[in-house]
Amino acid sequence: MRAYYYNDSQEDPREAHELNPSVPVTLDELKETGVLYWRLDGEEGGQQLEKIAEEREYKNRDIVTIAPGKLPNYEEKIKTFFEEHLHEDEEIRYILEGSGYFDIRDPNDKWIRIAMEAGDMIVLPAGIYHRFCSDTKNFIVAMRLFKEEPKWTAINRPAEENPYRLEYLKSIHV
Ligand code: KMT
Ligand code: NI
Repeated sequence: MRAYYYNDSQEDPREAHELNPSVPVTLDELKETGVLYWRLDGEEGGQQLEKIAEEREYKNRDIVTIAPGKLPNYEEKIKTFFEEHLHEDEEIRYILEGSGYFDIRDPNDKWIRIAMEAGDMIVLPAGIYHRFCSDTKNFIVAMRLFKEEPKWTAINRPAEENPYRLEYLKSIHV
């Protein structure tokens, strides 16, 4: 995983969009946005995953492949993933293969790009504005975990009065 501030150039979003010079974002800075991250490596990684799932009560999971020809309605789905949105539940992703970008808004409303690869696990808190984008390799396999039943609804920005949005802002002291 590598996180950095996103440059808003008009290039294809699948490009890295790193500023020049790069402005990296540390794990502590990510934590301040409410984002959680773990590196889960090898066999031990599987055990760590089960421990996190148990502690945080992630009872359900599935696996999704996001690649042309692997995901039904690929073009349409990838567009909705990249629309800025929030959820009323955590978005929990464990990357099994490939790589891709999760973009989140920092407390000043700037985009942070989180470049994820196999072995990376992330939790985006309920109410955070975010989006997902493949990188130029166009291939990622991810485990999606859920506390209960999947709540897929993406609420596109603006959602300023959404109670989960308001609660999120309180949690980061904005
Ligand atoms: C989402 O909710 O944005 C997705 O499931 C796509 C990212 S998972 C690699
Ligand atoms: Ni989402």
